[in-house]
Amino acid sequence: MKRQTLAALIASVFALAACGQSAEKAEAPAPAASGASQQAAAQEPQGELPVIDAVVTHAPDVPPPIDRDHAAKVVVKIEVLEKVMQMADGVDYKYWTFGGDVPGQFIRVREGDQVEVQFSNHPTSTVPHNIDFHAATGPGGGAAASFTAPGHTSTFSFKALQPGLYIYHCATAPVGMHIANGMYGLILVEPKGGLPKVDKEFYVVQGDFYTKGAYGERGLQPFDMEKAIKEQADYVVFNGHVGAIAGDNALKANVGETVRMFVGNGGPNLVSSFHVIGEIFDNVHVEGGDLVNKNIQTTLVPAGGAVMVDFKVDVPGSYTLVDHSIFRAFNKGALGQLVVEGPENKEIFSGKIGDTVYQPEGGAIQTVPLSASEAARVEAGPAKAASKEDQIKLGKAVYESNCLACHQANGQGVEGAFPPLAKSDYLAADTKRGIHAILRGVSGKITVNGKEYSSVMPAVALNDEQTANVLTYILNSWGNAGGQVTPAEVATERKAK
Ligand code: HEC
Ligand SMILES: [Cu+2]
Repeated sequence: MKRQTLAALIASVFALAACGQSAEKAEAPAPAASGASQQAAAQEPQGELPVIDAVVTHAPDVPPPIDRDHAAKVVVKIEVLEKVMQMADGVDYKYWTFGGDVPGQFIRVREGDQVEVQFSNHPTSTVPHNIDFHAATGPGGGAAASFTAPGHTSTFSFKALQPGLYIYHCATAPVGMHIANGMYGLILVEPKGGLPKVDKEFYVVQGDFYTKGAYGERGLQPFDMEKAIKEQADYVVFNGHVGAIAGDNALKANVGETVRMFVGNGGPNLVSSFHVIGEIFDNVHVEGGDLVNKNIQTTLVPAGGAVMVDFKVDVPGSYTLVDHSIFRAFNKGALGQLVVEGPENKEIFSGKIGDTVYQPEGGAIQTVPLSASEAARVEAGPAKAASKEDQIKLGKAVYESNCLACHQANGQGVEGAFPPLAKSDYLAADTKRGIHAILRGVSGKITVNGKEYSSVMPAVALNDEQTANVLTYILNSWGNAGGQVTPAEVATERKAK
């Protein structure tokens, strides 16, 4: 799915910044806040602050660091839009959004700034909305002050007294429902001295979603209050959608760069055990505050909380962002990717050095078990594809949830371990081999594109339709020669088994 990049709203920053400089010029940039700096912030002269428009960005982008050395009145315009968007392939959901997507736009201000919020609720909205800034000190974080009917704009302001990374969210009753529909985002109150410089910054917010249908059930899915109350999430995702920061939308960095992630958790219910597979966080701003912990594998992000992590990427590869409550990652969508490019460093990481088959229980090929929802879908019968194009579309989803983990996003495989499906001469020689691979698994020595593989692929529990669709998808992807496999052919092979 498409992600927007920088949102606009960069205006008059330089012109206006110049006139307010005197107020704080003498102040030395001090690291992070303390009671004292909070006091100082409270005493900064009011009324003569330069007025600037906030620079805001859609996830996963982050506005640039603030280079002002003085406070400003920062105007933040937020528009609430209720909007149907894709939750996952084939699954739609009516989101309630700040600024048109989930999470809402990233807001970056400086400790001591006066933040003026101009909060508009689009005329097409069905209900009133408001906003509670965890960065604000005052009743409800602004909830009552910003309560806004459809077709109205409310304005209020707060002083960003304390630096840190904070969630904002809608707090209109029923609060849980507004949050469950995606109404949350992050605001960074940068300490006066700024944050240590890094090469790349990213914006990631986890959220849990509750739908009438089970995970992956197609069509427009309504919100399910009962499941939300029971905390039985169907989807747990980063940035509002399955795959929002994976595949084509993956985060990107280069070997040797330092990466900071501003990670929030909108909830409404679940606490995140945030982890990046294959990395160790050098620094963790625990709970988004001043306390910095070092050399951390997994950090907790409470619902309605946030964390800043940074780390250096040393070797190339794909690093997977997960909620390490791991069924959420592999069965509910809480997966993201940071793709790092650059030269290898075999001393830091050798890659696979050897591979021999180890099968203490003999040659029996196990079957990959089905998830409960998948089993239910098999039970319910196959989704019928009306055309080859349909098959390719449905097959893509089957591929992503059943084959991608081993054969990789573009069918390129992993050398020495998983053979390629892109331009595989082995598969091209006889497409029945694809059917057999899924029905019975593959084991023993095979040669694909001149390279030998001697490993085991377990059979994959797919029905005839899914098998036909995924193979048709593969045959028509990644430079393969085309072709089609029908459910009837699969049924024949299944019987011949
Ligand atoms: C757990 C990892 C894993 C999963 C999941 C998996 N495969 Fe495989 N696949 C392998 C391995 C390993 C081999 C090679 C086996 C060998 O060396 O004998 C293989 C071989 C194949 C081959 C024949 C070799 C080639 O490259 O043409 C095909 C076709 C194939 N897989 C298709 C699929 C499809 C389609 C899916 C999803 C429905 C899938 N695989 C899921 C691991 C996997
Ligand atoms: Cu709301």
